[in-house]
Amino acid sequence: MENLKEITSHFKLEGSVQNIAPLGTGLINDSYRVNTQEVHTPDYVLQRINHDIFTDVDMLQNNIIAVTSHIRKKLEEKKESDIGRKVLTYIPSLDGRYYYFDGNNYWRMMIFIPGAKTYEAVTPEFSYFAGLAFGDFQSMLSDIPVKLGETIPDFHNMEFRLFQLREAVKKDLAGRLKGVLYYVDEIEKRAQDMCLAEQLHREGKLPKRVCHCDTKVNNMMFDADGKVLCVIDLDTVMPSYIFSDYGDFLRTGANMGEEDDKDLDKVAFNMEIFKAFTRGYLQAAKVFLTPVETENLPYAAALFPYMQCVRFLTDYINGDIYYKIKYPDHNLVRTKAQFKLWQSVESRHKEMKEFIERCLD
Ligand code: GN1
Ligand code: MG
Repeated sequence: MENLKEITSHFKLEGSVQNIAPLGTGLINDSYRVNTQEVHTPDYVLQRINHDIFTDVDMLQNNIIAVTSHIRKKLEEKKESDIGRKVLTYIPSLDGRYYYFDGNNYWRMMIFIPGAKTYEAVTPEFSYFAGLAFGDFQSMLSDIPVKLGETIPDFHNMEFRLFQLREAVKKDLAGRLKGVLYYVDEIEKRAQDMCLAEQLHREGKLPKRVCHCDTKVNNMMFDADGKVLCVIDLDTVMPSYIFSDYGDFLRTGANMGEEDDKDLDKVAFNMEIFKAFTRGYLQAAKVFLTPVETENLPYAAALFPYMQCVRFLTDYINGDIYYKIKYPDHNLVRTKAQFKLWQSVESRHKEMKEFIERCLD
């Protein structure tokens, strides 16, 4: 705590720091809530950036500042009220950059939004608002004047994720391959179909747009009335296919179980959440989406559990070097849960397609 307090002293904060406590459940960065003593000063969020994963912190923070400034400008133009709660406000360090390097770790700070909540699960009503919010997010960023860097190159490139799995299988560094051959085989059977996005892109039929790329349910702040205030966790905002934001929300929001549920009977695709989210998303995004994008939304819904299954399995085979884990076979449990979800989503393909067509009429 004393150490963390020292870190905060390198940022241009208002008020005096009273207490610092862990915050959130992210799998990559570490977050803390920083309370200040005075009544009129804001509280803050302090984050240790995972520098192994985000190797170019300068690019990362430049992206984030470009994105939040652009959104702030759009909200001001629309004469929105309460803008400080609808977009994140990052705090510069004493040397004017938006991060601080202590010799080992990179840190950043932002204002804590009071009264806002994150959830690990959502109702259909909340999902509708989430759909609107991500549609709006993509739409607001469609004319951002700067070119954003790829903070993690090939982040949602399915071909690349399969390449990483195949490398892991070849090396079998942790000697775990023999226990997971069934999953590797099942993944390989569908590999070509699941790389459709990359193929369409190469053929010039699918554009990249600025996307959030980590639209997990818990990366969104909700107000007391269920409306989405803002989208958080902006590290991966970069050019991608719109499938990223659509698919990853459904992967987390429309899963009736947990991302790492041990009880696979609980893991299934929730069509009510799917419908509500899709309705909201299309309402906000149909003005700019192309037919190739809307036709392939059911594919996007299946792609993300599939991709996440590949990523968790790769990390398991590699000996848990990427995701934070809570127990030894956590990544295998996650793999199985994402695999089950993927199958459940695929079984709903026709229903999803029909519903999307109705939304577009
Ligand atoms: C990571 O940081 P967090 O927990 O929001 C990951 C996502 C995965 C997700 C799986 C940079 O997100 O891509 O979908 O875990 N972020 C990164 O829960 O790899
Ligand atoms: Mg997160």
